[in-house]
Amino acid sequence: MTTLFIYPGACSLAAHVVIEELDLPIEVEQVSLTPDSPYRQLNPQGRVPALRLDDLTLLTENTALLPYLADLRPGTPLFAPAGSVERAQIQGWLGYLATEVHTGAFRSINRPERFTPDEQAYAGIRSKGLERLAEALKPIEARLSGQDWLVGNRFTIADAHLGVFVGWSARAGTLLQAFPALQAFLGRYRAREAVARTLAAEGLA
Ligand SMILES: N[C@@H](CCC(=O)N[C@@H](CS)C(=O)NCC(=O)O)C(=O)O
Repeated sequence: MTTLFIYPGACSLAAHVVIEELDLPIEVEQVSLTPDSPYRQLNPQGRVPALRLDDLTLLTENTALLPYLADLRPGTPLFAPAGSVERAQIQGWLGYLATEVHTGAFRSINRPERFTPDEQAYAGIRSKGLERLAEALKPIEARLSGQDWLVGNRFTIADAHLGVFVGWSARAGTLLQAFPALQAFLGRYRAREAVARTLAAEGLA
């Protein structure tokens, strides 16, 4: 059976949401992300999400997994046909979220130890990460001012991915107060039945 490996509330939430949205017959398994976790035997990077296919091939990276999952339901409104402009736009947002928002901002906020051995420097790295996050959210706020979802006025895999980072941003102090369109987006995201089911399944309801 195909299995998605997740950690509650991590960026694997996006793939879990897509599985729920599309009612895909995929098992979801929670793993530990500690350095000594047995999960590292399956995935030496020790990161989630990862999708283990029936033939034991392991797929990683949200930018690959989310399109792969959507393509299991050809024609789904969560994605767009090969060669279409909308498909490129959706993939553009997936890339932006993975690089500018996740790695470019949240990694400094959540994992300052990856940038310096000096614990005294953590607060400065976190604070720079918050600045970078605010910058990275601006184009998304602009995009969502006047439309509900990122592409094509319908919920797509780009929105499934975005929901993770807006949720994290809501916990980053008062930052989201400056982003009313993103706050409204988070309300719409959490109001989706599939998202609510996913959050409940991850123990986050
Ligand atoms: N670029 C990867 C990032 C995956 C990633 O960093 N996942 C985090 C959870 S949000 C993780 O597993 N962290 C554990 C670690 O880095 O040790 C993707 O988008 O799939």
